[in-house]
Amino acid sequence: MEIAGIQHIGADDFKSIARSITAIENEVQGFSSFLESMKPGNAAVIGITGPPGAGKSTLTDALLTELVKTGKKIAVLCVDPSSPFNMGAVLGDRIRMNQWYNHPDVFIRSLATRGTLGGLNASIIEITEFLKSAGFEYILVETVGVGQSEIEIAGLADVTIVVLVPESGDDIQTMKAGIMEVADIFVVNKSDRAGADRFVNNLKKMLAPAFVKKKDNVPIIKTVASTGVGIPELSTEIFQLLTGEIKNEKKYELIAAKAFLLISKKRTSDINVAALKQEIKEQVLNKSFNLFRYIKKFEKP
Ligand SMILES: Nc1nc2c(ncn2[C@@H]2O[C@H](COP(=O)(O)OP(=O)(O)OP(=O)(O)O)[C@@H](O)[C@H]2O)c(=O)[nH]1
Ligand SMILES: [Mg+2]
Repeated sequence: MEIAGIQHIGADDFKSIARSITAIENEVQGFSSFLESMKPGNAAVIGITGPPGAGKSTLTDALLTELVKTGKKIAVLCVDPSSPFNMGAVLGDRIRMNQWYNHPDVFIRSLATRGTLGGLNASIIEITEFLKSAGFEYILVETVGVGQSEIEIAGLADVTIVVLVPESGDDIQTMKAGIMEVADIFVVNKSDRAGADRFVNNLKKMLAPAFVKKKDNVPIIKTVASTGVGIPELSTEIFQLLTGEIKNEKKYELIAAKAFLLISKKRTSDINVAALKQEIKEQVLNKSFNLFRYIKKFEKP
């Protein structure tokens, strides 16, 4: 099926996928009914966030080395926080992820942020759902952690990685508690620099249960993304989280959070996320769930 440039295709046809993403971004005629017709996919979404320049793209590049070993199809979305006129970041990512642009299993796409500053717009939800439906099995989403975006990425990703550097001490002091709570894994990148161990210790203190509500101990992994140090440990941690509890209860919370974002894009009213989650859970278990069909009933008459 093809609707004004968007089509149902497999994860091999990168050209059509790129074209479809552009069509979704531009909300072409018929894109809503296309989204409503998508089959569910089964991808793990890995969110990578952190302050500007922390090494998120370099880390993504290094992680790909581990992920491609699985032989699965991988999509990378770089959400460019800068203005659409600042091509610097996009070009930089092209250079950093250079070796992957021609890899048959790796699809890379930069998306400009529109709407809220630093926040993620709804089209990123639509695009990740599309990539899932196309059959990608890992979807990596890189966003710069400014303002709300790190909180929103957590609503999108099965595993959220917060990347910090030894100099992030001041950042952490000013970061809202929110970011500490969304992290499933902390990466202290650029640990080849002075002060890495001291920073890790401070971070541990800040993550003590007295300060941060979180069920488990959040792992902290030291990396040097530019040389690959710590990357195997990081990927082991990711795989472990992906096979754990996330696949169960958190899954429904994530879908409810996405539904909430999409509904609030359509209208503002008091919507109860817990009730959404319950209803979604029932539908998912009945195998009748499609996110975009589901939120239709919340549309303004
Ligand atoms: N010393 C050192 N430098 C690193 C490391 N990882 C990345 N860098 C360098 O840090 C700079 C920024 O890296 P990026 O990967 O572009 O960082 P980013 O977080 O994606 O940056 P934005 O997307 O612009 O926010 C580059 O010059 C990298 O080569 C590391 O582990 N050690
Ligand atoms: Mg980057």
